[in-house]
Amino acid sequence: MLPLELTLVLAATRDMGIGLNGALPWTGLKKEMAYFARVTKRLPPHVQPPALNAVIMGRKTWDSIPPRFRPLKGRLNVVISRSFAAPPTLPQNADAEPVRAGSLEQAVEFLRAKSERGEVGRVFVIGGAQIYDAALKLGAGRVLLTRVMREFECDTHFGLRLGEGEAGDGWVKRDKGELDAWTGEEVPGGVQVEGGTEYEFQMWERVD
Ligand code: FOL
Repeated sequence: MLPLELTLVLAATRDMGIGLNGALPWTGLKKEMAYFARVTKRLPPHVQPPALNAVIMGRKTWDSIPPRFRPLKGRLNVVISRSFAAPPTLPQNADAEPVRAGSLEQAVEFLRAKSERGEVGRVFVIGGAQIYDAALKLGAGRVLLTRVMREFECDTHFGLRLGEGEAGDGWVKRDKGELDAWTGEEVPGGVQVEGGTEYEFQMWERVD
């Protein structure tokens, strides 16, 4: 069976803070959010429309997205909740409703089948902390990390420490050329600043 590659996408502070009170810890990182939207939408080479990339998220992350932006457009949205008992099925209207799955494993099985039929391109895991942890346990091999270099109060943290330097434990930071090649775009390099907040776009890969 083909493995389904999972890519985690997140923005995190230096100590891996990702959330506060059910929302992002910051406001106003508009270009950062635009990067998230672009990268999660862009199909990989050799996958053609009408295929879509998929975004998998936990129920709390779904709730955190402003209703006018969800389902995230141009992507197949999959929401995980233990209260969804039935196997995942495509909703009648995928523009209005997400696919619902009872576990990350069920979501991945559902998407693997669609991917084998050429109906799904990349699969992104977009949070939150519980779903990121589950994806790492399932062997997710890539993290698109936006490193936010400013302190924000956070009550939710990403469970993997990716160092400021090159050596995360079993993970390596790829260079800008590799990030550009993978995303299919020229990602702004170096420190970005928006409204006084500095951040950097990074890509990490599992090496073991
Ligand atoms: N990854 C990164 N890099 N930045 C994030 O802010 C982020 N946020 C989440 C997951 N991974 C992330 C989870 N939270 C939207 C809102 C919250 C959210 C994820 C997405 C959202 O509304 N997205 C719209 C863009 C809306 C806009 O243009 O402002 C989308 O179409 O993706």
